[in-house]
Amino acid sequence: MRIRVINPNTTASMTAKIGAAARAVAGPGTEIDAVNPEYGPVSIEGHYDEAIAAAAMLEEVRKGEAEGVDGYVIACFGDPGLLAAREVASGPVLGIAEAAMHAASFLSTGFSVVTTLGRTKIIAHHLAQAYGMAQFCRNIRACELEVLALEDERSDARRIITQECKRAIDEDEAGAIVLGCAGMTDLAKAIERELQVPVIDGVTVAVKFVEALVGCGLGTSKRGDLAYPIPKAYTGRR
Ligand code: 5HY
Repeated sequence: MRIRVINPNTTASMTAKIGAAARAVAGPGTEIDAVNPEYGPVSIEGHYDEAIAAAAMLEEVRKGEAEGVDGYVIACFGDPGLLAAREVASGPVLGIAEAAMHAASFLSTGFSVVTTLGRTKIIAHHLAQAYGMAQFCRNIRACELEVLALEDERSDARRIITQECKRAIDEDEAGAIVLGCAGMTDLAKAIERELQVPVIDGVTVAVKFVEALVGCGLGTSKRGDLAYPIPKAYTGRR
């Protein structure tokens, strides 16, 4: 099977990191296609960035459909354009926030999200509510790190994130941690070893969930609101 993992921001180093993490867990019969759009924000840090990135991400899903891609992961913690992507795709489409929150609810009775900037916390809060995960979500914490600090070797990102995860365990009584940025995908296992609780990276769990759904021969419903988009003219930029 072929799974397209889409980094909706346009930072190639993050796309490469996400692709490496996805390939590390993919099964022997799974080909991982890690891509990012040609246009859009270098990092997604709020509603405006998400809106621009979602449209660009959808182009990657449309291209995937023409190429016979079996399933998709939207590798951005805001799950931008998730339902729109499900309209376009025939196979499963998972966002990393939805996947990570559900995984955390299988492994603990309460999790905390640790994300980058405080201004994006409301996005995770809205998603937890939309996904029925509010009852499991103990807290949403921000490290006040810019997303691209995760791509900077000189930044202290790993220590700062680990400290916030420890505060979540101690203060929120979180049984598990959800990492609130695709760019944190390479930190999960090290933090888990240090803190001895499940630290869930949405990229890898989303890949395995998509694999499972495709493996069961399941795809996105094409009835009702997730039916393919109504054919129409799109003027100007598509
Ligand atoms: C992400 N932004 O996963 C989100 C995380 C965030 O560019 N990739 C981004 O901090 O909102």
